[in-house]
Amino acid sequence: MTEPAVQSRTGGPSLPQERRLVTEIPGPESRARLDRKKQHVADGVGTMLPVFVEAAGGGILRDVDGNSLIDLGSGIAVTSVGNSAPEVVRGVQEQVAAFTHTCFMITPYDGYVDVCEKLAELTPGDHAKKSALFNSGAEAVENAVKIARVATGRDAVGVFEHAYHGRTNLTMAMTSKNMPYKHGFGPFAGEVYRAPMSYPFRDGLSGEQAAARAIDVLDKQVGADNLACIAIEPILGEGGFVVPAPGFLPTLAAWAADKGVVLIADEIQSGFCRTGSWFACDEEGVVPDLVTTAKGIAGGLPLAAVTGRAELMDSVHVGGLGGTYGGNPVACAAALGSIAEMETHDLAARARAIGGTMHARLTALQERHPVIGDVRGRGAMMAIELCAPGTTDAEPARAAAVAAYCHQQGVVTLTCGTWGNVFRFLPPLSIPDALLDEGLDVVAEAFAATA
Ligand code: PLZ
Repeated sequence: MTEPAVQSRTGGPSLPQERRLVTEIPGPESRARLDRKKQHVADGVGTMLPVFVEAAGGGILRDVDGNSLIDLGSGIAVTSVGNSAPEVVRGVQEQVAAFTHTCFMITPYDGYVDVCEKLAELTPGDHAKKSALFNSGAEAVENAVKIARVATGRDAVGVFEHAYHGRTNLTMAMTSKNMPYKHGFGPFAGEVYRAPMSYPFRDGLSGEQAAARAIDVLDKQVGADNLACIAIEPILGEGGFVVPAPGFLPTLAAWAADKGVVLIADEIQSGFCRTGSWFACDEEGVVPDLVTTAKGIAGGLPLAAVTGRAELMDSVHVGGLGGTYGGNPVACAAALGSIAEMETHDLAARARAIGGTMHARLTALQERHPVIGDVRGRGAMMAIELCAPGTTDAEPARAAAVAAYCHQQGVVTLTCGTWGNVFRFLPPLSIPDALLDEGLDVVAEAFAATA
């Protein structure tokens, strides 16, 4: 049963905050649209939960059949302020009515500079900073590497096992996992070298030990003098929400600073209040030379940035950084609205509260289900890794079964990890407590039902 058209277009926080299933998932309207998708959209573009959405807000996605689903994914850590958050909608509406595009490289406008000023204020460290804006996370990572290469006059790029940095040619090379991101798409960009990551559940090493292992690879197999940069996600995203052991990031950062290697923190998934601080690096006292951001920065509109030490950013010749749409005025207005929502509602504190709830619920679940080998994450970026009890042998089939059960019950959950056996939680920070609890109830049911 679909509701009247006018009402059905009302999303945002006014959307009733309740899970309500009126058809099977996907329902008949979604299935009809899936046939059209099959006809017109390339098969390479997959969908995980094939319901077509018509409205979203708070912690709810409503589909074209009138089902209301609990959102524990935020469109992969993007709608942290919630879908159609009031300040995002207001900023976008005003901007879209004033002008939609000039190209900042042709004639500039305030919104772009305002976002760069905010980034200087919010990113780790109190040194002089500048930014450049782009469209996607991958584009930001590519540009961070370009800047590091020009600044150092070196070529090599150090990355880590289980890393995800994007789907463009250089960022595919920087990404660890073959399927589905890289398979058949080579040859990849050269001069990218992979070091072992700290993965406490699997390696049992302290942060210092894991850093020594990584530094040994970078130093002996690449050579610090050849390294322009090392790029690292302070908490792995697609690679499995792995939180490196304490001390790993600070030790690497100190080594990079000593060797003149630019430290790039890829905070595209972990940034903008997701982990309970503005940036995950804040919690380790690590101050990267360059930070890449995207996703949560703009409440759902495409925007990305590289922010870093002013002298590094300025090492690139005039005209060396840019793009037709980078820092589009509507996306910048969305970012300013999104940041305003985070500041006004102290969404970092909200992420910590959500993290407290999720951690308690997930550790309780682990006691009942030994297939949950590890509970980890920080703030509203939490995950459980599923393994044969007492081992680190991945159980991706169980993760898929649990996810499928949740989807049938109207809870949007995502998996990740190199072995596909990590079940991750990225609720919008606007989710009401009752919905979060109900979503986690369904996850618990899913474990019982698939045991
Ligand atoms: N760096 C840390 O998490 C994007 C990718 C989903 P783009 N992660 C979600 C998929 O299957 O494509 C991401 C990230 C980190 C870079 C990126 C890339 O950001 O905006 O997708 O290009």
